[in-house]
Amino acid sequence: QSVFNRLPHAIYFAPGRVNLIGEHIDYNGGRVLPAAISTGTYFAIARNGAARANVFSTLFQERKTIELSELLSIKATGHWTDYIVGLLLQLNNSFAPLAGVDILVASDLPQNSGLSSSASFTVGFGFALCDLLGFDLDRVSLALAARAAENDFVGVNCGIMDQFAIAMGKADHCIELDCSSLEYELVPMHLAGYEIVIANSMVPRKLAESNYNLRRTECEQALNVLQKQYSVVHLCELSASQVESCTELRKADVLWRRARHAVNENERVYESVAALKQGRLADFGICMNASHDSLRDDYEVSCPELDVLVDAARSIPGCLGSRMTGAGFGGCTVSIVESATLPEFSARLLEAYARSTSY
Ligand code: NG1
Repeated sequence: QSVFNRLPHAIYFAPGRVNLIGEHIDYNGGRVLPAAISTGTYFAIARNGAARANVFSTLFQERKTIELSELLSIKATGHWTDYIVGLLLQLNNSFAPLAGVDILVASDLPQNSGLSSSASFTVGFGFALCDLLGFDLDRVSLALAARAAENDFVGVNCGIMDQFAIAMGKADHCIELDCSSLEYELVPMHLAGYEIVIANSMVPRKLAESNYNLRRTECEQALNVLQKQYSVVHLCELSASQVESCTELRKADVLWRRARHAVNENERVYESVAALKQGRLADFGICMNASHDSLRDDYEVSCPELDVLVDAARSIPGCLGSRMTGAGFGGCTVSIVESATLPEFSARLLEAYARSTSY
């Protein structure tokens, strides 16, 4: 009320997400295993009776106005409102004319840390707007619209994992998602005395975007080589042995290692889902460890600080597995830890991290 001089019609929450396993394969047609988390983005929203969207971010302490009549000519500037404009453009394709709204956005998700603050922002805004204005948009279509907003307007060439996990997440479940078909299954998380622990390295992901797009290009190049031998659309349709035995790809060492990560990581998601369903948490932990090692060595998206966090976590009794999560180059790790050891785990992890890094 103090910002817009009106009470909100409603307040909405969109979660962030943590990816348990299946990293850097959403854009290779692979399987991923994200889960919605209880920190996220909040939206207070009301109609304003004008042809404009007024947006206030508590994080940036900034208010911006988007004139709906100028929507089609607005260009992306790298400002946080790009996500709003991108999503409005998507909704405008199906639901024009849009009505004016006032929106206040608040978040308890750390930015740029691999927990999908941007997708939480975009999906949550889209959900709140559709609910307020009575637009009939199912959640998968909302996830696709939010990704299109990032790809086509913001200029981030991201896959579908984040938006899907945020739109479709459910308490006490993770989502096994086939990123090529969008077939999915909600997998119950029976953790029986264990917890999923997220640790933030606090390393800002400055180079993340350019490196992210470079990895995507490398995967496309590897796929081009493999397609001479195999009739596939996505890297993750191939088996590890098919990638291993492609002599032309092996000569291009970097591309070969990128492809090897993709196919092995995809395989680890199958193994992890089976392990989680059967309560074999130690086996899930082994997959998490192998995932990190592959991201560090073959895909080269870790950084020294993430490796310190992961190594320290693994050395603490009660931790079954630990890996970086999200795009990498900074951001968070995810670990599976025995509940009874959590206080000791946290204390020892913090102590080891502070000893070895400046963060
Ligand atoms: P994060 O780290 O949350 O930005 C990014 C991509 C995902 C996925 C992961 C790596 C964006 C917005 N999202 O996630 O689509 O590719 O990296 O698995 O870039």
